[in-house]
Amino acid sequence: MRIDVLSIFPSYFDGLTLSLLGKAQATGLLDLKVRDLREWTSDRHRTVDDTPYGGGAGMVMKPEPWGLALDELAATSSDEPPTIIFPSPAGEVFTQKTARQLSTRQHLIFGCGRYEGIDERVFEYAAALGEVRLVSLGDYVLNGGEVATMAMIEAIGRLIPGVVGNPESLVEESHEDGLLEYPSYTKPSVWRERAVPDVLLSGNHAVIASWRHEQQLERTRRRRPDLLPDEEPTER
Ligand code: 6GU
Repeated sequence: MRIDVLSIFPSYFDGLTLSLLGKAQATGLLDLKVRDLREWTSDRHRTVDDTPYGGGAGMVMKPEPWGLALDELAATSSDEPPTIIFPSPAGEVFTQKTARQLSTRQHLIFGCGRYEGIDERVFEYAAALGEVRLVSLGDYVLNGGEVATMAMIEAIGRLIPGVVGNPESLVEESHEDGLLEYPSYTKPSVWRERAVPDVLLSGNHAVIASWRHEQQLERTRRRRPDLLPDEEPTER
């Protein structure tokens, strides 16, 4: 998979060379390039923002550098047009399903906005170059798209076949089956007077599997009832 990131703070992404995704890049499973949006400016101050038409607080990202950058990156897209993702608190919410969908694409471009946002015409223009998605991490506000992009690249990157060594570990995680993950324990069997649940020491794999499923349901009911299908309405 090819991923290009456009940002005015490219060094945010230095951490993506670590760990699993670093290895995926070293082995050629992931071709990740982070580019400074200011490469596509031509004035002395490498300006990327300007005041908003209609007035209001803050600055808006100018369309011209975005247009040139997207043209260049999309022109070198292979078979299929790129999927162009703009992290935005005003976007659709990013979930494991979104990560699964995006992990099947050949070429992703992340456009990281800053300030009060990007000139709206950039989104319309980008739609002519590929599929555009505005995507939010959740209902809170970050200073820009960089941290959100890192989270999304990590969620997507680990779903690329071969990136996670044991593919079975992908199956048993929170959200893969719509439930939260079951609790895990390791040695010692008693630690500071707290014992590991007996069932896990029983060696009975069927009983362990059903206990784990119950734990998943119980935790999901308690912590994330919004993930469960609506309960039967109670008789009255
Ligand atoms: Cl994707 N961007 C910004 N700036 N803030 C956010 C977000 C994205 N998701 C949640 N908050």
